[in-house]
Amino acid sequence: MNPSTAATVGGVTNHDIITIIASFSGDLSSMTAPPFILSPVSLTEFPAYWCERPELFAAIADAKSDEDRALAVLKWFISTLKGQYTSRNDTMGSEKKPLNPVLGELFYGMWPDKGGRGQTDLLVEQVSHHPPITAYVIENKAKGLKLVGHNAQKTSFSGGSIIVKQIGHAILTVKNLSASSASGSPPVTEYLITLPRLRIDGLWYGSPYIELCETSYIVGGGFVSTVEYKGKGYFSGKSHSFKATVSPAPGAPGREHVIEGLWHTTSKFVKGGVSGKGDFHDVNGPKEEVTVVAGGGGGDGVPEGEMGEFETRKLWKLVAKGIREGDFESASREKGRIEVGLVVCCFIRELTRIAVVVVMVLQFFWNMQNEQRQRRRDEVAAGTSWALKHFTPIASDPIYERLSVLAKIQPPTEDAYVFLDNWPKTSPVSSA
Ligand code: CLR
Repeated sequence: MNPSTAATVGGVTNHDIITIIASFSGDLSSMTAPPFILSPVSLTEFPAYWCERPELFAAIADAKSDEDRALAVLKWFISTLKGQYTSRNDTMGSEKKPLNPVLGELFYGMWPDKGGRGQTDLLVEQVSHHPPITAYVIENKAKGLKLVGHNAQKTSFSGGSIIVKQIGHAILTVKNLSASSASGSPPVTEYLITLPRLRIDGLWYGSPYIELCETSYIVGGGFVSTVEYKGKGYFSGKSHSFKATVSPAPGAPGREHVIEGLWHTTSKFVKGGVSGKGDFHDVNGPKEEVTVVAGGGGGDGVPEGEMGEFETRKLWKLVAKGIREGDFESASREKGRIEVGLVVCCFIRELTRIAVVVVMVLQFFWNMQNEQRQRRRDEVAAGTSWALKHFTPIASDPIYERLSVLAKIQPPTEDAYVFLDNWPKTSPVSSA
C-alpha cells in the first residue's frame, strides 16, 4: 500500500490529540480510540464480501464438469479476496478497527437477479461475543448454491505485525438441479473452504494494511485446490501474490492446473487451463455492494421495512454517525493543512498519528487479555444462555471431517453452526 496516500485520509487533528491526551488516565483499556483508526462498519457486515461479484458465484452452478466446477469455485473465491482484504484501504485510506458485534446482532442483505443469474440472499448472526464468532449464509436458490460458514480470529504479535489466525470454515453446497435418478451424478456436491492467515503490516507507519500468508484450501467435488499466499519479496516479488494448484482428489480423475498472479488484480494459468485461455481471474472491474434489507421480524410480526433493534445498521447507527463525522472533520482539516503547508506542524501530526496507532495496537492486546478474563467469568455465570435465531452450534462438523482428510488439513475436526433454514421475510431498505 501507499502510506503517503493513506496519510491524507482521516489523519490526526489537533482536536484528536487533545481528546486523546485528555482521556488518558494511565489505564490503557480506558483510552478512547480516535475516529481515524475506527471503522463505522460492524464485523457482521463482512460476510457480504463473499458475494460482491454475484455473477461469479452463480457461474459455479453453470459449470459442465467436476473440473470446470472446481475452477469456477476457485475463481469466485480468489475474486472475493480484494474486497475482503483491501477494500478498507481503498475506501478509508487504511485498515481500521471494525465495530465489535454484540451477541445476537443480525445483518440481512441481497443481490438482485440480473440477466438470469438469480437472486442471492445474505443472512448474518453474531453467535458468540466472548470470543466473537460470526455465522453467515449466502444462498442463491435459483442456482442451487448455498454457502454456510462461521468466523473467529485469534491474534498474536510477531515481527512488528499483528498476525490474525482465522478460525472457522465455510461449506459451499452445490445442488445438482438437473439430477435425475438415472444420471448417476450425486444430488449435491460439497466444498470445504478454509481461510488464510493474515498479517497486519504498516503499523509502524501508522497505516495498517493486510497481507495474506501461508495456505488455504478448497476441497470437494473430486478436486483439491491449494492456495499459497506470498507478500513482497517472495516468488513474484510483489505484494498480494498467490499460487493456486487445482488437482484431482486422491483417486479421482482429471488434470492438474496451476494459476499464478496477484489476488487484488489478475492471474493467469501457468499449467493446464481451459480451451487455450491463459487468463484466470480479473477483479479490476467494478463490484456490487450488498443491498441491505430489513428482516427484523418479517415473520415475527414486526412491520416489513422496519429494522429490528438488533440489526447492525440500526444498532450502530449513532456510533457509526459519530465515527463518520469525526472522520469528516479531520478530512476537511486535512485539506486546510495541505493548503497552509506548515511542514513542521505536519511532521508533529504524523508522529502523533504513528504513536496513536502503536498505542491502539497495545490496547488491542490489552483488551484481548481482559476478554479472556471476561470469558472465564461468563463461563462461571451459567444459566443465562442467549437463544440464537438462525443457527445451532455443533461440536464437530461431519462435512469438514470428511473433506479435510483429502488435503490433510489440520485440525481434523472443527465446530460449526448449522443454519436452521429459517429465512425471514425481508424487504429492501433504501440505501440512504
Ligand atoms: C473478518 C472476516 C472477513 C475477512 C476479514 C477481514 C479483515 C479482518 C477481519 C476479517 C477480522 C478483524 C480484523 C480485520 C482487519 C483488522 C481487524 C483482523 C478476518 C482487527 C480486529 C483490528 C486491528 C486493529 C488495528 C488496525 C489497529 O471475511
